[in-house]
Amino acid sequence: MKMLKSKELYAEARKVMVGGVNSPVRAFKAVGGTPVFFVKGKGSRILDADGNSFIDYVCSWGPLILGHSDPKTLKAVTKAAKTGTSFGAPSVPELRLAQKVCGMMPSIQKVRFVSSGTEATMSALRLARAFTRRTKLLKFEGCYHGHADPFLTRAGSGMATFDMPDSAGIPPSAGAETLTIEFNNEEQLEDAFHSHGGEIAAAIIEPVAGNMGVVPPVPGYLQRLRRLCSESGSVLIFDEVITGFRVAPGGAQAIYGVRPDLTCLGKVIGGGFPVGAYGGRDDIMRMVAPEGPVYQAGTLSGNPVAMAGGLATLSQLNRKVYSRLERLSASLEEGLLETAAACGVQLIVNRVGSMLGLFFASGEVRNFRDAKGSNHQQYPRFHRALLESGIYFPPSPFETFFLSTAHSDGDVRTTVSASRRAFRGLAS
Ligand code: KE4
Repeated sequence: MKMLKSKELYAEARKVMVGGVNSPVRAFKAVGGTPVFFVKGKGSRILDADGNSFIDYVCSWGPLILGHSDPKTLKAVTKAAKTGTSFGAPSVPELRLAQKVCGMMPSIQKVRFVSSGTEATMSALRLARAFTRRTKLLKFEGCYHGHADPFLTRAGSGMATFDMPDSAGIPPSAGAETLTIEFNNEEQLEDAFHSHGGEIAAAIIEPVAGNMGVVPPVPGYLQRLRRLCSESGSVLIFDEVITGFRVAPGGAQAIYGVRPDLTCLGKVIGGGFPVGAYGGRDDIMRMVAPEGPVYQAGTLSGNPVAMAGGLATLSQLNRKVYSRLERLSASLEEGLLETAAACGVQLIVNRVGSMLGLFFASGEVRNFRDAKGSNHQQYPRFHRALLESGIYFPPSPFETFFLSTAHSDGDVRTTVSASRRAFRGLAS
């Protein structure tokens, strides 16, 4: 596989951008080799600077549920851009997207748009602290909620990729208010509320963890968390930046039947454009300025072009979309498991809808310890073998891979046969 152009571009990039990238996990540190520079995306495929074509399972880390350059989304953003790119004032697109979001997620009675998932979660935490007049945050090891200070202890995604238990530059005071317990551990959950219930302002969780690979909640876990938050007066925040509109039109909260007090959104909500959002109970949300004392603002919040992209994407998410995603994702899961077994490779695939995670392990993966205990040292060889075969998987074992409606049965067949070669390489 020719990589000359990407190599040249990466050398130039490193001279002017830290690490040559604008987000750490893109630097291929976990899998080795040169990060691939892409120049074009269409449907399920992306083209790199050297002309190599790949079936894409990163999907921009989740937003592209309809694939690259979805025609209706492109049409909508082009039309919006021609009438003005930004007003810094109320506009019709933000109103229409807000109505769409509240219609799809009934727990969201009021919403506020921001420009990233990080902004959404940091604002939701500030709001929960103001609403409860408490300071403690309960989070779950291996979950990732963006890079605001309170969330960067024992987090997933890039923190797990780089094996960073926390980040430099965070004052001890910021971390002192954060309690981190094991995901899916009911005993630790009960203990946390028994010991600190009255001090916990908010519990924030990815209802399906997608930043330690994919780890679904064990049956009853989210319901238990809901009960404990209600009993202690803590705000339950679902971080649905990945799962929102991805696993179901109403997100994970619709699948598991648990109504959070606040929900954070990102990725799919923008259809590939910079959009985040937080929203939920009206009595909580009305504390946000200009109605209440919690300040949060953003120059490009509700940007009309980004809103148009989000609306065009969400408007296409009908029952047919999810049944297609379910069928294709199940077939990929089955194919990967079958080929790994045929090659004598121990593989676990965790999947919720079109969110998939794979682990080189034999037993269940139910938490971050299990994920880290898997033979993830094999991942770089697996990733490289797929890359050589024209399949682009996330450059980290602690991420999610996604399908889009643009993926085909042929793509799945091609991916499964490429994985057979990859697994044979691991087994040899
Ligand atoms: P952003 O600030 O990256 O838009 O969203 C932060 C965030 C919040 N919550 C969850 C559950 C998330 O997964 C994320 C961001 N996800 C990572 C990938 N797992 C973004 C990719 C990256 O960091 O480059």
